[in-house]
Amino acid sequence: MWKQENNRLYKKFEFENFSAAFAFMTRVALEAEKMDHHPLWTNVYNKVEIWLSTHDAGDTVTDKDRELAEKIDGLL
Ligand code: H2B
Repeated sequence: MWKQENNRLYKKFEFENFSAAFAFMTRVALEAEKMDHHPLWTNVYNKVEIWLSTHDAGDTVTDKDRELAEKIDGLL
């Protein structure tokens, strides 16, 4: 479930290992580039945390963030 907090959408993902986590990040990166909408994220071993907001809209959550969040869930 994405949580909206501090003007960002946030979700934490957990995978079997680093390889699965990084493969997921690669899919997200390609989708983000296609949308020209890019995540703030961290990765430590098998965990990926993602925060989405739109700086162009004053660092708030917009439909672009909601759309990317939905696409990211589709990449799992
Ligand atoms: N990604 C996100 N998350 N928010 C933005 O406002 C944004 C972006 N703007 N990716 C885009 C790129 C903009 O900076 C470039 C110049 O198109």
